[in-house]
Amino acid sequence: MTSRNDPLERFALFGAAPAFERKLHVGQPNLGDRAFFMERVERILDSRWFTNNGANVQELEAALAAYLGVRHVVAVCNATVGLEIAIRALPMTGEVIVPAMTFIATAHALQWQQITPVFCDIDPATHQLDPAEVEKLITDRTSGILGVHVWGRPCAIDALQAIAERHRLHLMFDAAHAFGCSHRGRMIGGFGRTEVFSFHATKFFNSFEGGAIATDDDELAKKIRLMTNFGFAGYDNVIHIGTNGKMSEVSAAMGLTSLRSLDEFVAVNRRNHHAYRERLSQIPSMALFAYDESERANYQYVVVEYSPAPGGPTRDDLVRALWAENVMARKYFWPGCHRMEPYRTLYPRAAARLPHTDAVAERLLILPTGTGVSVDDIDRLTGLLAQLVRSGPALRERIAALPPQG
Ligand code: T4K
Repeated sequence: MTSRNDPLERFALFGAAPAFERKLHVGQPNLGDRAFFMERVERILDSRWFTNNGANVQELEAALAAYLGVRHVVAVCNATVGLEIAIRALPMTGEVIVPAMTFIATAHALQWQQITPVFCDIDPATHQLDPAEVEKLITDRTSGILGVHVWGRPCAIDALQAIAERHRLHLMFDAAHAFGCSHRGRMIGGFGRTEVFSFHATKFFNSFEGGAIATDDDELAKKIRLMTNFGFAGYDNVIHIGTNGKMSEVSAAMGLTSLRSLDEFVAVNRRNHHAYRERLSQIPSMALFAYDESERANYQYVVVEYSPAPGGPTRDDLVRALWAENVMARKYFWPGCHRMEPYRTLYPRAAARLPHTDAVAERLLILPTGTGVSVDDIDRLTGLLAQLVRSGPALRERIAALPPQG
């Protein structure tokens, strides 16, 4: 029963109007200069050259290589296919050590080609692969380490590099989150044997769908380029196994459009991140995951670790209440790859060695940012969060009494 003076009735979950009229999404795309993009599209249509290493793809690859300071960039249709190609080009085989605290695509890119992803625990302070745990998992079947720069913060690159050298393993990185980020002043893209970026719509730098494989290794780049285009070395001349990983011209045009606005996108993300930091510091149970201000960062994920007070609303309660308010917060990367199929069934023992992954996955709350989110939105959103948390056990009990979500 609710009373007229029930303080919980100010929340949309219990009948009030949502705090936001439009939905605030995590990963709402950034838009660059629309006129620039449309002009490119007109040119693509006029030229009737839509894909297969067109002018926009070539221009994007050259611009990205210069920006990242690497010798080679191969644009691809998405990061998942980019990972599959890079993994196969090295080649990785047998077992590969990988975090479970990542998007499912990292694990799938291995399993898709019958390579066993050996899930490794993370350092709970950084959410990145714990090098000491990596070393414990190396066996005769291990061929490599696939690190992930989760949230765009570089993983323990130097330690992983040392382990890879000591054990003669391939080291590559899933840099899906890390475009525009640096490690020791050098851009992510040039570490390990190769790194793979995602330019999916939900990334701060997008090409609708897309990605890029970066490497300084000439031979590897040649192989990756062949594999991305069915193994064609020229008309009617296939010299290698390959797939179709090509980026289309329209995607490349969008990538070039995003590139022109890159600094603006980062500046908005940084502004938003700082606004969140200031406001969230007032909520005792919430800690904002920090970026290293001495490095270049894209600030594209607002990652909050929430440790509920005893009896207080859980992380899932907050997500449910926020969705009702049109704040579409996410629980990335809950429950961890090891708890999703087919991995849960294939590798049931993995969970036992991932205590930090499991604990962190229960605490994470990802909040919206990007050019569609203003500081005023952040003020209102964090004010709402503070009210929800302050509602304590009363909110927990009321949500527990609601029918389960469909
Ligand atoms: N490795 C890592 C570490 C990754 O995080 C990812 C992708 C990959 C590899 C693979 O990269 P790609 O093959 O995708 O290039 C989203 C993205 O689809 C995925 O690219 C991303 N990581 C992941 C972290 O987030 P979902 O399943 O959460 O997507 P979805 O459909 O729920 O969209 C997220 C939100 O964005 C929604 O709330 C709505 C909003 N949205 C989405 C789209 C597509 C928009 O507002 N506009 C849009 O156009 O995976």
